[in-house]
Amino acid sequence: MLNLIHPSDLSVTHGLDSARIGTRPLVQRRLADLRGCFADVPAYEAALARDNPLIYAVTAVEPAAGDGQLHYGLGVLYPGRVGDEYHLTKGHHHAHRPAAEVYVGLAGAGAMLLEDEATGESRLVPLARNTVVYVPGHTAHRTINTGAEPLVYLGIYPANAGHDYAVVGQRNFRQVVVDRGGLPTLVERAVLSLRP
Ligand code: S6P
Ligand code: ZN
Repeated sequence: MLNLIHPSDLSVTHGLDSARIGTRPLVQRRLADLRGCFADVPAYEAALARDNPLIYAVTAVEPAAGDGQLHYGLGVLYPGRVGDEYHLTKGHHHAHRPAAEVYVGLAGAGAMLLEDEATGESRLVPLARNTVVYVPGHTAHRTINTGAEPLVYLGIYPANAGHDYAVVGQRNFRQVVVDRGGLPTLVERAVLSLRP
């Protein structure tokens, strides 16, 4: 097997200021790409009218496909808010629902919003430097930067996990993470008051 892995995939070097890994393709999500993600639509449209900043970037490393193999992504989620809601990733299920994932926090401070597909139960768990988060299978996951610095992390997942953005795209997450008096606070989207 070792001879089937490209040597450049056996060890990579990266920084903490961007998600770039060499010349690998970098997925960049700007504010315009996140239409429908934020709860405060007027705040989103007003922000977009001003600028279209980079919100996050990810490089995926996919050394091999097939049973037992692993892929991983290096993500950098930049700080900021839209209205009271912190910068976030689109969020997704894995197309192969049982596939779990491990997130390793490298820099910055934030959280992961987890939502069980069957029960709708939500958990907000810390993701920061020196923090490891386990995302079980069958769980939608979204990364949130609640700090003032870029949140840098690795997400390591089975090679056959795949991404399913459709469910989150249609229904979004049930809960929203907003700044309330300087503290990240989990609020039910259905009862969210945008102007406290
Ligand atoms: C992949 C893993 C991460 C995300 C990245 C961006 O399974 O969870 O690499 O792809 O955090 O989030 P999203 O929701 O835009 O893919
Ligand atoms: Zn994932």
